[in-house]
Amino acid sequence: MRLTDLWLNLKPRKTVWVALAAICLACTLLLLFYEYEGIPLAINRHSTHNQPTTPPPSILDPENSAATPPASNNDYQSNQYNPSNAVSGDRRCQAFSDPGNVVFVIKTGATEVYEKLPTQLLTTLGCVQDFLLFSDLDERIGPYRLRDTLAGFNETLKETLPDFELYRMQHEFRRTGQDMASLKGEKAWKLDKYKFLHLVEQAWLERPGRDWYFFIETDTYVVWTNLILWLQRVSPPTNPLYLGSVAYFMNDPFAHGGSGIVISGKLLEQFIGSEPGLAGRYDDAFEQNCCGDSVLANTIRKELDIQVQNMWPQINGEKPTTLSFGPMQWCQPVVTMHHLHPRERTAIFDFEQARPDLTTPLTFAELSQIPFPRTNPREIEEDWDNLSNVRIAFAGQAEITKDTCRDACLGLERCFQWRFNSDGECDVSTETFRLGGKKLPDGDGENAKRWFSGWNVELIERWRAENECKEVEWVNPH
Ligand SMILES: *[C@@H]1O[C@H](CO)[C@@H](O)[C@H](O)[C@H]1NC(C)=O
Ligand SMILES: CC(=O)N[C@H]1CO[C@H](CO)[C@@H](O)[C@@H]1O
Repeated sequence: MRLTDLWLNLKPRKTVWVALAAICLACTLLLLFYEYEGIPLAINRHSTHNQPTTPPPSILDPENSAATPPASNNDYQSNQYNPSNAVSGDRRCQAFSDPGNVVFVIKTGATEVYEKLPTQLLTTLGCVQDFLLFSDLDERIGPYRLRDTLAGFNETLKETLPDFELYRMQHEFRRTGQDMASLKGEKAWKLDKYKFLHLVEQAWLERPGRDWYFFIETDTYVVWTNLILWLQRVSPPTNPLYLGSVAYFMNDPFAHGGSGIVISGKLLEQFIGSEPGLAGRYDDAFEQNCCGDSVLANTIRKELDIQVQNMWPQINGEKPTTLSFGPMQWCQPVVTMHHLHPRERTAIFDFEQARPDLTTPLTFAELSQIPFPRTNPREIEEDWDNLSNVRIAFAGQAEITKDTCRDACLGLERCFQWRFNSDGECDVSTETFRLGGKKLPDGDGENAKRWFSGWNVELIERWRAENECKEVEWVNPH
């Protein structure tokens, strides 16, 4: 019998009411007592999760025994679990607390972690109770534990592949106390791709049996409200699902990693099974491929014959300044964005916190207020590329200036923005509006090439008013 049945079966008999009243009174008194005595009542929802069922793997590293304390019974020192990151003042978590059926997996690297992870922890992850941090070096930041995703990678390949030079250097840098941030760049990007399969395997093996596995990077932004609302609509997943924003390598589709990859537990159960092994069998597949996310897709296809399903634009690789707002991206909820600098991340976070109702989905339409605010909109910027993309040809005109370009745009029936450069080239956008960013002059002095951009703020405002979202358009996998 369920609780609700029990409740319904209760005949309103006097004795029952008296008994209930007595219980209520007793509970209230008990609460008051606990409050008074300062006994913590808050139950950490993950305190049960946080009891490792298997002993944590040893993180002892002979060359690093000073930096990494030996595993002990002290939870803080030894556990493979991060402390809950939920912040009580965060309005997003007041609207929706962590549903507990999603494993958040964040991929990073030792050269970027101090630059990018803190803001990720302070913003997107501010409502997440349970998450895993995967890097290319075993280390700790305060209470957070970062794992070396490549620890189990084929040793022969690790020693011989040129792309692993950074991996070897990071250990040397740590031994000699040098700043690993100075190693960031292309080498880190090349090493990163080798992590994808071990990442997925370890995430599943450490948190088997959850509904969803959500793989993001340190510069991915997640709109919490939208993620929760979306997953509520499709949970529990009964099928093996592999969802993301589709990109291609050699005509083969894959879910783009930076935009975030969502995989159902049902898929990983079949893909990984109950012990490590799958990832190691494909260690030699990465060198020839541009991208680790592509190898992941190929491997899922090969092993399970399952294709990625496209969730674009809900899962998105752009951010407020680079998004093309317009008919294609307007009434859908935006779940992820990519390439966010820490300050841009904070700006969206603040925007979210200031929304009147955080239980309603945040659409692209609403998000467009960040780059295109109603009050004080930008009309023109010098040394700016607005990413306009339709070239305007001026037949037989002597000199083309930025005013000619602006007037040409304003003279069109629908033109959202224009861009002019000092070579006399004029481009406009008639379908979408996009902010773009600073573009410094190319060259020195008089002869430097410069860019100017402007927006038809009146049209943007009118288009917005004419295209108010009456209903949120959730994206179906396609
Ligand atoms: C590691 O890779 C090498 C070269 O591809 C291969 O010969 C070897 O069997 C692999 N080792 C393991 C343990 O899989
Ligand atoms: C300066 C410049 O022209 N930048 C880019 C603006 O966007 C268009 C298309 O989106 C590109 O072709 C330009 O290179």
